Amino acid sequence: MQIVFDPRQRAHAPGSEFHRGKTIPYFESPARVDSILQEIQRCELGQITPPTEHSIDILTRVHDPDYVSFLRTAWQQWSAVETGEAKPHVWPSPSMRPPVPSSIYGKLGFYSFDATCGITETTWQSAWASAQSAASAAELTWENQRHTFALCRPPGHHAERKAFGGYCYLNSAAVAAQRLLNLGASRVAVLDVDYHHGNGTQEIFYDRRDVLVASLHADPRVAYPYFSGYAGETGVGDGESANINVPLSERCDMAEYGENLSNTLQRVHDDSPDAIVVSFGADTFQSDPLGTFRLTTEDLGRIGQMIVALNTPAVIVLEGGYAIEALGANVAAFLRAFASPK
Ligand code: SP5
Ligand code: ZN
Repeated sequence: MQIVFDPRQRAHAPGSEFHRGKTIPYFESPARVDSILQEIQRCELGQITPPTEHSIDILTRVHDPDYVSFLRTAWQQWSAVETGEAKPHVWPSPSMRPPVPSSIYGKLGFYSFDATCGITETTWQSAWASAQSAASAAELTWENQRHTFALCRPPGHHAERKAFGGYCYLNSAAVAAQRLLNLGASRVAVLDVDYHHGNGTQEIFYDRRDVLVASLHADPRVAYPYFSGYAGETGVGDGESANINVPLSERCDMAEYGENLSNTLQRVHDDSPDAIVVSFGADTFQSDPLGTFRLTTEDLGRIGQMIVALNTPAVIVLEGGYAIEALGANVAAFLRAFASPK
């Protein structure tokens, strides 16, 4: 299978994150891609190619143009007045209806929903390269009617139309889905199998019926992102019934996962998408430092096989997965199911 990756995606490397009241080393590190690239090469899973150059327009159907301009210039605005990583520390409450503040401190809170991830000098170039990898993978999938892997990093599924958070700045899965539509697909499904709910993808497509969004994830009552991912969130307006959330138990194993995935795949199948985007996170793995599920490397392979059985061209977009030593093997196990010609 073709694999799309841009070396510029390695550059983004915040030193720390705010986690449960403490400052700890950043989990979402460039070492993640090294582990994956090494295993892809060792297993000869496919050829790795860089994305083609895109115009910024590929972002603006899924992100607010002012948010994109903010991200592109945030480091410049921050470094003019501060040293260290740019991080938000104040947010509007749900009852406030503010205009965009002109202060960089205000803007950081206006355009984010958590304090886990900062913005550094290289954040924009990596996030933009990551989004372009997803766009190129979507183009390859559509042209060849074959599965393609976008080795996205930083990840994207937590990024909303105009908010970063959860290590995510630009929503690569949403960019890929929108590319498929622009290339001629009439319906696309995004299937999110990261441990965490893909709140950003849900929010971006919540009122649209051309993109079905389905996510299996740890129950938000007990897991990040806490405020999104409940089963009752089914879409609004034209998008009513085009959003599916499947919250799973904290100690979910393959028996529980497999049954819920099977039901979800049936609903995706019933929607007859022309292509699917898979937001794939390996943080469902049993020893992931951010997860609590009990899936094994072999289970991730089974999940891949179940998705392949949809028999629909897929763009696989990397999201989370933080057990670095096992990450390459986990991603390879999942991808192997897609690697043989469709
Ligand atoms: C793309 C992605 O996977 N983003 C995840 C962001 C999660 N950030 C906060 C996680 C806090 C949960 N810490 C759990 C520790 C359990 N040992
Ligand atoms: Zn995750």
